[in-house]
Amino acid sequence: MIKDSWTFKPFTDRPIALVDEQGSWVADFPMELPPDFLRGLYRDMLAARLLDEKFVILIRTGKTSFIAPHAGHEAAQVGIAQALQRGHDWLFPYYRDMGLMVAMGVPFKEIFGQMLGNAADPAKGRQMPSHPGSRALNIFTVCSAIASHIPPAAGAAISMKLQGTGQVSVCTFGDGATSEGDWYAGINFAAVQGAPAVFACLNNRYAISVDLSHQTAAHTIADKAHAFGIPGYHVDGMDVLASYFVMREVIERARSGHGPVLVELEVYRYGPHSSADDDLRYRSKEEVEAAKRRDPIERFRRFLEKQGLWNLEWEEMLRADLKAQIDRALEEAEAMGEVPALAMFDDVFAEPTWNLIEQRALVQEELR
Ligand SMILES: Cc1ncc(C[n+]2csc(CCOP(=O)(O)OP(=O)(O)O)c2C)c(N)n1
Repeated sequence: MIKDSWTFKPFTDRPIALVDEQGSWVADFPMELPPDFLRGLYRDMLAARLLDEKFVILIRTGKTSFIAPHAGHEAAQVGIAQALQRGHDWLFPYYRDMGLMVAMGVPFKEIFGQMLGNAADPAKGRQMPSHPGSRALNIFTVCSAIASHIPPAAGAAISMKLQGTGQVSVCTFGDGATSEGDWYAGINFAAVQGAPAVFACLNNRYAISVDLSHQTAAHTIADKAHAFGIPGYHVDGMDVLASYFVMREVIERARSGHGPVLVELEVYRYGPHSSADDDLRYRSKEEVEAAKRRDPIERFRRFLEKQGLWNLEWEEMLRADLKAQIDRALEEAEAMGEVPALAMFDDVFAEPTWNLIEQRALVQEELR
């Protein structure tokens, strides 16, 4: 079915928001989402936040060596995850997408396995922490280079189109990534091919210490879509319903043959860029505090309360349950132990080459 009228308009001056700071629905169309679904959004955001808090403990106790805090990104991440067909569509995420992993259904145990780099990691601890992936859930493994996954996301979308699979390729990245050549080349290729791809920028206004004003002179990231001849949507990424509804529509748009779109979701990161960053050197405590007062979880809590879907008792039960799940998953992951050293020779190629076989034998000898 080809649809040519859509609810949301591209290139809006103000970010699209559907719920205001007080938790009131302010859109001009009915909300019509079932209570269980709405509560599920809240649950996923809370799970993502609690995971972020757990990661801080992992780094402080030396159990992991690197974290990329995602607190403040939850609404956008959960909105994106719920808008795509999980396990059918493909997701090309980046290193700050742990909340997205949770909402996609990646088990906590796998997430911790990757963070610990141990045997609970399906990828055998091959990469530094914060680089998850999931073959089972069609989640392309994170690569450190900030826009290197854009061309593969475009390529996957072109393949989906050629094979008529009805899938969509959804790709996330930060504002800093939008300055990369690969970013332009990848999106341009997808646009030229009319491929079912959605490129979603989680714009937190900083690329490590570099403010967005030093990244681009463009008014918005969404405006960059003009260069490709595709629509660019500007969204309040601290509003989970705006993130969800816009993503749902643009994914449907891409799926029904209208080609790629670019979505800019405005978020804020409460933590430092990573565990190797001192954010107070480039932004004030006051700025962070002010952003925390616009917290996406609190805003959605107010919304749920107004809908009669939230109370303190439920919140406490939910928190206790999520915390128990997280603690148990961490324990289970830790109990899996180390990845055998010789696994470093696995998976370079499907069949190891003669030199890998030789090197493996040398290391095996050393380990005896
Ligand atoms: C190609 C490349 N250049 C530089 C880096 C170093 N680097 C790591 S994260 C980062 C900033 C990315 O910022 P942004 O895309 O805004 O995402 P955020 O971390 O803010 O979520 C940079 C420059 C990298 N990983 N890859």
